[in-house]
Amino acid sequence: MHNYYQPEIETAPREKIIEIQNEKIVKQVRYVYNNVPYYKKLMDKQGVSPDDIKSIDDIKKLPFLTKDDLREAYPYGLLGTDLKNCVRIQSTSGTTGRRVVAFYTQHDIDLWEECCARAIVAAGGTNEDVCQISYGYGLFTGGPGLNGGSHKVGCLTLPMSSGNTDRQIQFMMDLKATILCCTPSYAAYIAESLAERGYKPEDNHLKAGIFGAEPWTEEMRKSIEKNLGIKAYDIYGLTETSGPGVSFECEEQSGMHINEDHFYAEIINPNTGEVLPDGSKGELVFTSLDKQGFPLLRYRTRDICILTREKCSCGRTHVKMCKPMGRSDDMLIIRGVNVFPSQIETVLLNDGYAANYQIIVDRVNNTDTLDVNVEITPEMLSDTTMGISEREAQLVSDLKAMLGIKAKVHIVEPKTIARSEGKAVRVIDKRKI
Ligand code: DLL
Repeated sequence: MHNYYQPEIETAPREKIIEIQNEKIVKQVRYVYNNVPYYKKLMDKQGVSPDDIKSIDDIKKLPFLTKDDLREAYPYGLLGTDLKNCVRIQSTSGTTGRRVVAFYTQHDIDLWEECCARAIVAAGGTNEDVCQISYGYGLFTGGPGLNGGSHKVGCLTLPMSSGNTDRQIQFMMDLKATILCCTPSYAAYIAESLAERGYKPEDNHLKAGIFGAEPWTEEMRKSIEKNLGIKAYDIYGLTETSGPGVSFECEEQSGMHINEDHFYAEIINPNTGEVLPDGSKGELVFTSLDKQGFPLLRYRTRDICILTREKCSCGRTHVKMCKPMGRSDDMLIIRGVNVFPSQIETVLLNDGYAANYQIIVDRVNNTDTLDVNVEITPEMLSDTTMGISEREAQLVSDLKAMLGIKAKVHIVEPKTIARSEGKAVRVIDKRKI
């Protein structure tokens, strides 16, 4: 028995899906052209008008959007409707330039939550489940997205947010949570904490987990499944397209079905922008087909991925994407939070340090660690008003304010961080993902 939240669309014949996409893209391009002057300018520059877009195949004619466009257009430049029609903002952490601020109308929230509901039902969720949501709530999309999806399915929703593992475990056990939604690294940490408290996998009531927001391996899936006694499903999304639920895994657990009635996916060569055929490895590009608040067309995600259209035994007909295989930019995902090395550099330089630093990322006991080594400057050495530990504490706090996560800071002697003769290797990522 297969379960679907919206069976008609999730299992629609391919021709039907293409028909929906053809219809939506024509309308959406016109909508964006008329409502988003920033994108109109890009289209005009490229010499393409809404009349040139007659079907989804014509999407190739449209210009791409990148994170740089988001930066330039911050905060309202890509807004698709009056602010008075928007009911929500979600955002990523980061400086003004790096921060993504997305706007949602009620229509956008509904379609986003429906996508999350599809993911929960695909993981076996029904209105008899208790869904523990341990993604962060607030500006991050993880908590609010899955929360909305859980409501739509009718699960009893536990809006735990992340952190406070003791309380997570107490609620999980006392209220018999059956589905856990969080980052895979937090799931592994919860599993470990349960074991430390003497619980065996069969002691909890969990049957499934919906884990995403960061890369994770098949090995990690197996270990979480064994240690929690559940089936672990992947879920993907990004703030720019609304959040989690752009794609999700079904019972086959072999790639994530993209909600193609709302998001059109392309794979491109990141160097040339050329659209590549299914099965090729390249950069994932998404077009929101019916969003109103933040209606991005051909947004370059920087995630490297492969799309496949092989028939899936679950009965869903929507295209599948593999687990993201890396990025075509330098973004790191640390404990589910997007971190750009340049943000760390900004803090260091603002606090008077030189650009002699190293960022070390690792995974210890299933939790990402972030260490920043920075050289003290000779001027700071002669300034006796502030000790090293005070300086370190200051940097920890400034980095926390910038990134939203805690880093360990080590101030080291001048000239102890190796100088490079070419591209500086500032980031050492020791995680095996
Ligand atoms: O991470 C949305 C999300 C929340 C997805 C909860 C799934 C679950 P952002 O913070 O904007 O949004 O980060 C988006 O995270 O471009 C990918 O690089 C990465 N990412 C998201 N899901 C996965 C996944 C949320 N399942 C960026 N596997 C994306 C690997 C993922 N990477």
